[in-house]
Amino acid sequence: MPVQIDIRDGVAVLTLNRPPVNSFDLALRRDLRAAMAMVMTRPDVEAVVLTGGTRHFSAGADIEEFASGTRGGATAVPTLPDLIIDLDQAAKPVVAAIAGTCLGGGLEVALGCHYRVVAANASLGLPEVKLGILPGAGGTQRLPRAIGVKAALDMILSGMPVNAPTAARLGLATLSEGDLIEDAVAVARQAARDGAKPRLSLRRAELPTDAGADWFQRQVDGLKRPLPAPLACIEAVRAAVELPFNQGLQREFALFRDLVVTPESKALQYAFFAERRAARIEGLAPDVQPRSVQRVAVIGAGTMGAGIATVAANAGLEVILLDRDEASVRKGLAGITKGYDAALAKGRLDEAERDRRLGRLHTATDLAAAAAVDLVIEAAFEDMGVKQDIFRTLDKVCGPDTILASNTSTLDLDAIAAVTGRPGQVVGLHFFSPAPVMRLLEVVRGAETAPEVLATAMALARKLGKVGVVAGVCNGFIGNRMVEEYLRQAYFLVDEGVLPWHVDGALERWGMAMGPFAMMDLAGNDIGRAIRAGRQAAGDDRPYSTFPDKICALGRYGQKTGKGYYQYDPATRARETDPEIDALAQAHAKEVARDLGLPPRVIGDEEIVARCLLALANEGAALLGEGIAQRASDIDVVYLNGYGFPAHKGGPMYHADSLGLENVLRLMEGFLDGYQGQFWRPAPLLWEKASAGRRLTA
Ligand code: T1G
Repeated sequence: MPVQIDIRDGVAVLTLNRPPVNSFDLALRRDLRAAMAMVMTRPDVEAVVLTGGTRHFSAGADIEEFASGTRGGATAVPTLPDLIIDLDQAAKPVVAAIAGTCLGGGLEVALGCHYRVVAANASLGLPEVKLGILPGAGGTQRLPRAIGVKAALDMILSGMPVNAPTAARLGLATLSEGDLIEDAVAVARQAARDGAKPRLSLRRAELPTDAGADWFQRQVDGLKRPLPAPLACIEAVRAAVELPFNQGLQREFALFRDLVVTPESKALQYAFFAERRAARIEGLAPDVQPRSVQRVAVIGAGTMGAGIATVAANAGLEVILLDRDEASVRKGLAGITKGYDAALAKGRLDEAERDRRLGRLHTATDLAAAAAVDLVIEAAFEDMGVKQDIFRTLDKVCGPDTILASNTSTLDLDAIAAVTGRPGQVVGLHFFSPAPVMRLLEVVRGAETAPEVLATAMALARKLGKVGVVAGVCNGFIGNRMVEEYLRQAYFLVDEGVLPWHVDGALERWGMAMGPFAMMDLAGNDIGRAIRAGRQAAGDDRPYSTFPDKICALGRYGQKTGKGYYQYDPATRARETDPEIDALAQAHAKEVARDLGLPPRVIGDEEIVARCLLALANEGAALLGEGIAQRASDIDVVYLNGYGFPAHKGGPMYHADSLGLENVLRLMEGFLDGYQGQFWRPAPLLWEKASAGRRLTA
């Protein structure tokens, strides 16, 4: 039954039971309405407690239902707002007893109740803005009445949840120090005795007197990106202040209805499900179970290795951090400790948790120390010989079931696996730097990686709080292989007379978090040069601009040298354009124009964006066709979580689909590049899908 009913000394305890997350689909809404109606009429019931599971009170409205209108549709009666009115106007007091996640419509349901009691593990939030919509079941009207307009708008615009103590401090709920249900039943019983049913809908939402008349306009002006959803959130909260409650509800619903069909919202809803789909391994036999991983060894105590060791310790794993000598491991551990102390100073960690995490970190300089771990993550120098030597040794010292993973970002995992006697136990775990921050983890499946090992690696990704995406073996796997074509076009644009900061500006105005030149200054232009040299050594002789190598030859590696394509303020690392780069780029373009006979022309934002983004989509289609990625949406998950692609655009493959693949082919035909257009031949899969009128992300 989606709603369980227990009567405890005159209090009806209704438990939502709709796995996996109590999302309010039509079945749950109907059942809760029926349960409420029934207990309201029972003479032996004086009050009601509404609760969920220990992990989820409710994850909100059913996204699939309102996204695609399936499952009876979000507008099927009772809608969520109908249900919340039932609670708000109930004849008997209703207390929400909240443990675990209480998000979106779940929190709106709790706001419809007269009281809220939270367990220590409760997490309450209105994340709708992250889906390109707004709280559409009264949240923008009730939350300001519960915790004040400023705190409410902060929660609604950020989409971030608050923990139980913060919820109590804000006045959103009371904190249960003992048994949640017992505490909630006691509150319900007391309310019945007092005849108390405080309804948020009867309160007023007021701005602080010192807020100023233009407070809402200032919130609009303060938006980093004035996208439709945040603008509508501000508008809805303004309505909560300026209109009577019911008119505010109507305003909120009108804004919600307009948002749910915007391109941004559709892209964000796509991205939500794409991330969850990425966790599934196609073709995995149902009986394949991931192994348990409790102890890991990380080899290499440099930036990446120390970052990975931090991630593992944060996830509760026992970690042995290894490097060649004491000095190196001590340096690595010092870096980790510094990171924890910074988190402590910012209040993101308490001392006890910091000490617990540090207590899980051990160091060693002899690979034999990895003998008894469940899984090893090698994060040593990006050199095949170095990695093969390490894997030969690991193969000898580690137990037969130990999984051997490499963090390599470009080398051939199969060639690493081949030096061991256990290629089935070898997998790639490509973390993105800085590992404690970046959510993306490419899980690289070698030719012989066993299904159970792949499943274990994907389960570990989730345990580490990462977004795991399965990638096949090729140079650069998914992300870096595609970014090479994106960068190639960015450099070609400089060949053709566009200045680097102009390329960056065009892409950042379009929505990229960081343009390609700023990105390379961050990653290190010397790293880019090494990758190009590696590809050329491996036989890739396709034309490439000589501009990046010229910049490297000047020692302009980027932020790490204070200068790259930009110059950087040593204190703030703020970037500034550099006239020296402009002069170099102009002189370079003149040379290329002469050599290639390119006609001088002005290239605007539209072509800059199209060439860079379609280079991504075309290479993505190529690797998808080769089976390197399981599905197009996985490629989008890589770009949204590893390369600063704007989530409200869905990802490079989703973006190509949104243009229409026929239009993509037409655009590609039109790109005149000086290299006989060889970079604009459509990948076979792109051609096939376009010809069939299909989509890449279908
Ligand atoms: N609707 C439908 N399915 C959902 C769902 C939802 N709200 N939330 C999760 N799922 C599915 C998910 O696709 C996956 O399915 C499974 O549940 C486990 O999820 C009117 C309109 C709650 C923190 O944005 O943030 O309310 O892959 O793998 O890591 O104002 O799910 O197993 O088939 O993510 O433990 C607002 C979205 C909705 C919350 C749990 N709510 N969910 O994380 O599990 S809009 C949200 C999450 C709304 C109202 C508006 C997370 C979680 P499958 P999971 P998890």
